[in-house]
Amino acid sequence: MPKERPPQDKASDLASIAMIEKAAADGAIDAFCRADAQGVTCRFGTDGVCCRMCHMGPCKITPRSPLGICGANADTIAARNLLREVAAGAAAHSDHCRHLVQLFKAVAEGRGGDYRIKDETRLRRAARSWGVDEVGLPALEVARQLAEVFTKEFSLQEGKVKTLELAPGPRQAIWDRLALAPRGIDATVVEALHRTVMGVDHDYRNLIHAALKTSLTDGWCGSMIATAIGDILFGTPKPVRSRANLGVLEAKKVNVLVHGHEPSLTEILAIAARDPQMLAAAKAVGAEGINLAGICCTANEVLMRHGVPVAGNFLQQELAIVTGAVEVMITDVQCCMASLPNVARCYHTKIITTSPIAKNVEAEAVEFDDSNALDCAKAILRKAIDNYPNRDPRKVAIPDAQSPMVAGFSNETIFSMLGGTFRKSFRPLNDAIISGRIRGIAGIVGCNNARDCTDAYITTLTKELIQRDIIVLQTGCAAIACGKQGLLTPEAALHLAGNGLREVCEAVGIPPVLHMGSCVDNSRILLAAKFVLDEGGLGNDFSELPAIGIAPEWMSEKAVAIGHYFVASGVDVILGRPFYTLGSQALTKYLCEDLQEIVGAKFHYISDVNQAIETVVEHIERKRDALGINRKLERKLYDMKDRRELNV
Ligand code: SF4
Ligand code: MSK
Repeated sequence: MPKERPPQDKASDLASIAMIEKAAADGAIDAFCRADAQGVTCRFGTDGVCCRMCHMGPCKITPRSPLGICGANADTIAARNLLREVAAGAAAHSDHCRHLVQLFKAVAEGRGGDYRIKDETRLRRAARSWGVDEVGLPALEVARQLAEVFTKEFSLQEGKVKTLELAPGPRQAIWDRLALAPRGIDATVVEALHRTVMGVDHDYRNLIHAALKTSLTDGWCGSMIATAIGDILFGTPKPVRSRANLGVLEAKKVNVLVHGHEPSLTEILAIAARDPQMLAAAKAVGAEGINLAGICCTANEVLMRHGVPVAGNFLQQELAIVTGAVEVMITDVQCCMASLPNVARCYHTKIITTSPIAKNVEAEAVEFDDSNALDCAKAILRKAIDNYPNRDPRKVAIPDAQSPMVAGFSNETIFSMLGGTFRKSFRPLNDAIISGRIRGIAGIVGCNNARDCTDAYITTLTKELIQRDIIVLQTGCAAIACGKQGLLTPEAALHLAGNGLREVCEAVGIPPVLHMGSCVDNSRILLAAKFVLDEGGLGNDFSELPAIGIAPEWMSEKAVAIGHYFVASGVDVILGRPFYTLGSQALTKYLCEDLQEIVGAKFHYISDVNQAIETVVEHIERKRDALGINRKLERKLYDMKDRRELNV
């Protein structure tokens, strides 16, 4: 029998540990148990040298059989597998985007039901960014033209997607020179899949070229557009106070959890949950009200815009049900575990799927209809209210754990906070980096992973980096991990940040760790880096910035795509666990060394958090040296001639 880890090796926060113990007592099997039951992982899978691209296989690469039946070697097989992961990750973000584009188009054409354009300023700014001349046009016409531009980004057969033009010029030139600029999203993902079919692309370098190109359809297209539409339709996030961890569930209210990634349903649910009729219905069954909270990135979407509290990140989706206090968990797409109905069976919780492309045989499917959104949302809430009397008080144990946090750091907000109302600007950030009070920028993003001690790497790394005066930008489940630890408050700067970073945070009133949104909102991090470059003094290309990306506990194929688009953009990426490439020395070297020469950035596989901290610091200081901003100012005695030259 494989050995089972003690709860404190599975999770690092006390609420999760308590729920892991309760799950065991209640007979609920969680992801940690299943991870332990998996035992030692299959070596061929971990090394990326298992191939099932055709039905002569599956083939595996060993010293005795170094080639598959078709002759593919470890380099080809591992690179093909990796490209398929990038294609899947990019497809997930982009299909999420497609749904939003269709909704945006419907709104523009007056078919948007309960949805409206909420942020016209953002609409007009987006229109200008994507080349739509909005001057003098009514908002809906601007939206119609912009929706057309967005739609073409999917179907473009030749040339390159327009969204790439949002990147800095020097980076676009690199993409052009290397033929990395992708055509439409759909065509690029299809091409990636074609290239991995048996008997097509066998050159691992060419396959990684395809992986980088495909990833750009995610970060510099699908995700970028999804973020823009989210802001236009639901509002551009502004700093908002909220709370995080399982303690946000309320014993006397109907608890409704939203989980997944799509913001359209949750936006309407946030409205429906405040509806007096709904509240009256909740009271009629003996509850004090309705408590809406979130898991994963759907949570991040409603947190950023409405301050809806976050019950937990990826590995707390089952643990939230284990509290025994959740009436309904509503899932949409991505990161919703297949196990949810099994865990829910130990309690009274109903699992409701809402997407026609994401069902579960054991869950109730309530298809969410954008054109009738409010009624759908209310129907789902009624199911939650009806389920409240079924709650078994003997099974309820809500951990007394929640931390305050501030989220909502869109770039628009950062501009205003740094520059003030009258002169919106990134200048103070650039000045602080140039003067050395802030050493650099780290983006810490991504999931948590049931094979690791949940959140431990993310939170240790974050605390250490802010202590060393590195400002941290976060998204996704990594941001929630830090929210739970109280790292997303301005007060965190007071006792955890280094002196330089603290001074800056205090001066402008921001936390040292900025929550910038969901996984698709990594596009906000790309744009933040661009705004830093635009402000001047820190180079012309991303590869010159004292900045780095880290995915400490990643697990999703989406993270594979994200890592690739950061590297393709010239930003180094540290991965807390390697891609499935270790079975190919050549491929691993290509990703972790050779790409530096080609795109100006590379991957680092670093499972040890202390080594990651050192690597981040070294990387940032090396970039600072190259920019010449680490030069110690020499003391010089000026004579009159010098003074006249200085004009003082
Ligand atoms: Fe084996 Fe080649 Fe088929 Fe892969 S594509 S399963 S290596 S024969
Ligand atoms: S939800 S992709 S576990 S960050 Fe975006 Fe979290 Fe990773 Fe899913």
